[in-house]
Amino acid sequence: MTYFNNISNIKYEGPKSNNPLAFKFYNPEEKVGGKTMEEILRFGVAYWHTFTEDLSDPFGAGTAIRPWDKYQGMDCAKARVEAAFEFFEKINAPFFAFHDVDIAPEGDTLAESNKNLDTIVAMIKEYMKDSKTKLLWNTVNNFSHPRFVHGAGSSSNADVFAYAAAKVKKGLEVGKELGAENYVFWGGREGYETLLNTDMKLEMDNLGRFFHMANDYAKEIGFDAQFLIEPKPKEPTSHQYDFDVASGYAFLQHYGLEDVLKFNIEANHATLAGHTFEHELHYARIHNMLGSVDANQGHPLLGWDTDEFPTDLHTTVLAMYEILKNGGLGRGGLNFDAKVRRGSFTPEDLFHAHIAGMDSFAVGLKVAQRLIDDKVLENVLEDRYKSYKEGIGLDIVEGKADLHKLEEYALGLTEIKNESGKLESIKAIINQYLLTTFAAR
Ligand code: XLS
Ligand code: NI
Ligand code: NI
Repeated sequence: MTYFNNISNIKYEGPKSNNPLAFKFYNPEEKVGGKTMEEILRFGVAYWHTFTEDLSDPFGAGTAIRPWDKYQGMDCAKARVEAAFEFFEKINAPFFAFHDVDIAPEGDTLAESNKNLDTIVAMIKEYMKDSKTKLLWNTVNNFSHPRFVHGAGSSSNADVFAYAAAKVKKGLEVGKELGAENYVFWGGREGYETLLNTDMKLEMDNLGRFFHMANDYAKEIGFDAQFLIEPKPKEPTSHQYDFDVASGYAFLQHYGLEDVLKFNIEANHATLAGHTFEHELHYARIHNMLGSVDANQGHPLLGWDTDEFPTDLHTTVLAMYEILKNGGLGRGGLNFDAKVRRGSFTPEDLFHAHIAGMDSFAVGLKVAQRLIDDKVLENVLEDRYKSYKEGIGLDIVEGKADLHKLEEYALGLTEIKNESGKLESIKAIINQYLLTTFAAR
């Protein structure tokens, strides 16, 4: 059975094409800096937003029209697998990602849920044999069901901790079975509403224990995926424990987990935290903690996780700059944790949205590579920090200065001269690179 009958495989047609069902900039075979776009960008399709999401919002029912809507329960889950692999092939996706409950309905008991999962995982495994699409990561949804009202690994209820742990155990087995490159832990409801009823210390200690148990079990079964945590500052709880990369890194270090997990950085979570996307990528990169990316964008006027498909080219340039400076994403990728808008309810919109996102990151990649080739930002930094290359600055960075020495030096200064940071000039150069990279050259 096929589901997207009026759509054929999406091909690269170049910037002049006006075919909405073609890539204008994403040319998977094209080499950028020695590797193909496909190898660098490692795009992933998010199962939940593309095959499970119905586009409901707090004010209204779902609007999505999906060819598998006519099925229920396990039949619907099976139809979604068929549709998913058809979609992966047509959009030419190297990867996908899912939560347990995206692919198989929860049963009345944990055992029944696991059985449903086994059936669908076996089916996915069969489809993967004939598909180039691999599993970028899987995770378990430990936040939607009412049992997780007070959290999962940070729940006030030990029975919930146990249940959440059992779901993760199964998730790790599923990841191993399907050869997942990574395994993700998004904090879900791991946070709190108010300190009036919260033992923060116990909850955070328990979360630390939770990750160690997961790591122990992954080792036990020989599942060698990269573990990732996905910071988010708020929503659904008002204080999520892994607010951003900086606080997440402090948490990992405190609990001895810095070698166990890296970060999965989501653009919209960065902006919710009051940071730019590139800030979060950069913070992770300079600490060697950048693992993978949830590629989306927030709405500039809305303060919540709107999970829009990424189309802002200035942002994709700066994101790809960080990723290239990181030497790529290793086993990670660019997972479109993004959903079509409620008004974009047709099956075709799923293709348009992915094409828009893939093209936007392809543009970002090419522009970022040019910026790197021409050492544009490297030269800016080189010049701006030159005072640390010699004299007293060199003594400071080499650890040869103390307050005595610095006082002596400062007393001898007759004038302190600062230089312009040239921000407007730098922004104009980035615009120039953006506009000229695809102009006829
Ligand atoms: C929600 C998160 C979620 C994770 C996976 O805001 O982004 O989708 O990526 O659980
Ligand atoms: Ni995400
Ligand atoms: Ni999110």
